[in-house]
Amino acid sequence: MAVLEHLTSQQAIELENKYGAHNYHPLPVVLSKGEGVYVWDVEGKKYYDFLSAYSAVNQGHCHPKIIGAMVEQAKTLTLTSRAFFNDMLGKYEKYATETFGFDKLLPMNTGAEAVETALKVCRRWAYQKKGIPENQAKVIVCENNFHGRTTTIISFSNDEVARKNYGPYTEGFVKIEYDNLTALENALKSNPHVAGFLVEPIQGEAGVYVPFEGYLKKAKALCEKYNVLFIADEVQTGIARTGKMLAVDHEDVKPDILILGKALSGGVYPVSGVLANDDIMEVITPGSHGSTFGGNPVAAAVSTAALEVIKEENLAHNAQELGELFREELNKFIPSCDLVVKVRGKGLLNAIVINDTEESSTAWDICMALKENGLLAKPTHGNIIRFAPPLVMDREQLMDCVSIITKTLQDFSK
Ligand code: IF1
Repeated sequence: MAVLEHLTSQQAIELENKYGAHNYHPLPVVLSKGEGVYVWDVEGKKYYDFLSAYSAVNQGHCHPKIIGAMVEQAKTLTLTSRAFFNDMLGKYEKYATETFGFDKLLPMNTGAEAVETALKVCRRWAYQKKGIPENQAKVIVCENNFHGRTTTIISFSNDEVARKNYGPYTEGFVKIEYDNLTALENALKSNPHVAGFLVEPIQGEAGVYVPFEGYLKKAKALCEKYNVLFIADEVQTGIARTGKMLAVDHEDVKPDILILGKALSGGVYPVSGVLANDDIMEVITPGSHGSTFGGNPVAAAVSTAALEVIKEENLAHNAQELGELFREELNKFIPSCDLVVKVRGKGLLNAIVINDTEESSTAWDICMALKENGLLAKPTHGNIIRFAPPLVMDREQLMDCVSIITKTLQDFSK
């Protein structure tokens, strides 16, 4: 077989099974093209994408403006490393810091790297500014968090599948219940050397768990009271996904450290970053942190275009409106269907909870049926399905998707 020969779905799946490490269990669909809210498989079947690569493709697949920026820059200059300056990074840093309202950006590539970077910034700040004795800093994290896959990040995960047999683990983390301010205040009170509180404004992997209104604002106030940095992981919730540019904007909260990734590039290139003001970011000095690819000219061009698209096309507003419509329509349907317990979410980050156990295969089986009916989604647990379409969807498309979803659920419960 020639390497670039056209493949059937079955052949493509067999190749991955034989030659790729088995670190995923994908839905059996092989995609070869994407445009806007749609993707196509190698047999030419068209689907609505209701995952958006875990909220990376908020601007829609192959957005012409973002792809145009990438191609132009790729033809001009791709990588210099940070050993030299390049003419794109400074412009991008100015634009990104102005967009999010911080003094400085530290550019990285993946979400996990940005989380690691934020933890390093936070620890340095603790020793150099707060005066915590060396190696004593603690960071408070939440149960059922998802922040990535590095050794340090899985050290404070409670997902045994992601964690087991990867030890020894990194120390210095205190785990508390999410959405619980008493737990936060107790942890702040009882640990003298707390440097930061790392939190997802909505827990994605936990099943799109939205905290009570006011949680983030009050958590931020508690952090201020104890001189602890509030670190928001908006890798999944940021960039208009929840109906505002950032999920913390719903509560007018300004994090001390903001972590972005995924849709920061519209899903066309790995671009992540950490934002903070000078009093915090100045702990980062030459040689103390870096990355070969972080801040490269292609990333700078792509991310600038990706952020421009969010603003020009009013995608936060669209996510807000379509999200409300989606939950409203599903709430009309749910009383007639024993299979679905509820729908929850914010903007276009939503999930339905299925009337079955976490260990069941029901959510998976429903996703298989949805696929047959032309819509791709992925379970987050045995009984939860996440719905996160690209934000460039229009009302008519959304209503079409609602009818695919409700019809599939109806047929399934028969
Ligand atoms: C996988 C979930 C989503 C994230 C937050 C950091 C990262 C992520 C809040 C790391 C990444 C992903 C990665 C993907 C599955 C996925 C995911 F289901 F696990 F929770 F999106 F919902 N912070 N999320 O959600 O970013 O290093 O991957 O760029 O298979 O690991 P990354």
